[in-house]
Amino acid sequence: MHDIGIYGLGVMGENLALRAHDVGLSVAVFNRTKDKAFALAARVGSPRFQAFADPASLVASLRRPRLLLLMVTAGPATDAAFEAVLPFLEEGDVLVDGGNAHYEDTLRREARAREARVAYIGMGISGGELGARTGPALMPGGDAEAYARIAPRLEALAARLPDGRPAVALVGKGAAGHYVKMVHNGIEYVFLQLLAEAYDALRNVYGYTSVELADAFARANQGPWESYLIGLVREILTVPDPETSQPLVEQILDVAEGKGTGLWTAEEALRLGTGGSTFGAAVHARNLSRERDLRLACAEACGEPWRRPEAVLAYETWRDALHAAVLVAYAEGFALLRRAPETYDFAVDLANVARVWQSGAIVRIRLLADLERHLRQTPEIPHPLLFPEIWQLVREREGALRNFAAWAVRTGLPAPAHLAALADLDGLRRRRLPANLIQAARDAFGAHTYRRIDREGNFHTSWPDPEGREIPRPQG
Ligand code: NBP
Repeated sequence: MHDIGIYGLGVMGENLALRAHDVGLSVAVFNRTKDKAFALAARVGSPRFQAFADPASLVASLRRPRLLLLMVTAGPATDAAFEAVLPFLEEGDVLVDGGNAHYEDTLRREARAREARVAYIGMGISGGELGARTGPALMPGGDAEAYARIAPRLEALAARLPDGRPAVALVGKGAAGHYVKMVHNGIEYVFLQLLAEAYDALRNVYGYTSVELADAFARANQGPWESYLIGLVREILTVPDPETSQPLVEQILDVAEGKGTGLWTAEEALRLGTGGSTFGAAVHARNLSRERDLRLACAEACGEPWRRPEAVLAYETWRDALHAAVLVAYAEGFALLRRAPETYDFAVDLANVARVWQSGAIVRIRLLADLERHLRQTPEIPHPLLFPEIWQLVREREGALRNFAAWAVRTGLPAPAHLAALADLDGLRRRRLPANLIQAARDAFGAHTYRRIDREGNFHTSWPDPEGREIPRPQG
């Protein structure tokens, strides 16, 4: 009898299966293209690793309570895999979807599994191919009792935090796991955009060589900002193109793709009404990169936007601006996660999210350890920037972010994620925003009414029309 079944042996499924075997679990695998499963089992050559030719025998090979992990492409492929295994699962079994499902699909599948008395856990997985092979971060969401039945097996699979805890914890009920993974990817989009803007400044305005660039990112990868993504960029900058011997990154077309999870996060921030405009900025920047022909035409017809900067900024200004903006992006992610229960039937355990993201996850960064501690101590605080120690980190760098943003604007360097982070930071701290003017205008042209600062109620005013028109009154 096997400890875990894995359905789907693409990049993630295969590496997770090998990881499960490495950590001592007994593994059963199935894949739509069956040869892949049998070839993998033959390669592993272990009695603890067996391939199956159909979903029924895969399920029958698992010890109860069964743990079956779906690792297929999100969308219709997940529906197909889900329907293929559900008839064979029994009460007490736990079906886990490790793909990047949209949380609404997860809610739908969870309800369908419940009818069949099968527990369904939507689980975000982070770490990419290497993380899957060496220890991923796992973000399961769903019923706590069902999770308890499979927790030891998931704990064996997950990465380890520096303090020895596994990078897995229940992040909430219902679709919380996939919701958290969506926000994880939104933060990943913003982080990458911020790094791209920082690279653009050093490479194209400061004129840094590739060695200087790598050194700049290495020095930025320190303290609370020590992170996988800053470290990854440093490494990328050192890789030469074997054909030209130039840095390989310079030979790559400037067109950024994505699979849509960043867009989902931006949409959520808009739908739930949180101020997370960094998500939208990162998605817009990728969209604009894909408009390459249009960009080339505009550059040709209208000229590139470069202005000679008065001076390049100090390295520390560049670094501190990046650090402040990165922190704002994480704060916006957690603020969005906190708002989920106002709209959906699940709350997110923010401290567990901060725990799970500390190791194995693409968004792992040292400052999450502090954030987890604060979230456990004062979980009711509505926004991470209200933790004094977190705010202190931003406050010390606010001037640098402002200087970098102003310098980028004057230089003609597009830095939408830095600018969005700064605008959010400023807007979030304004006692009075100019939204009063918007309300007045809405009332003027649409009779939408407004509220007053000095008394309760909804008010309407007959505002003068700029074109001198008046609503005709009935005669007589
Ligand atoms: P891959 O594209 O490498 O593999 C896709 C898998 O889905 C293959 O096993 C494929 O089978 C199977 N599949 C497809 Br496609 N259509 C199917 C169907 N109709 N019925 C059954 N199986 C089907 O994807 P991946 O990168 O391993 O990603 C798997 C999931 O994990 C996705 O939801 C992804 O978003 C998520 N994820 C990916 C990463 C990452 O870094 N790649 C990280 C975290 C999460 P086949 O072999 O027969 O084609």
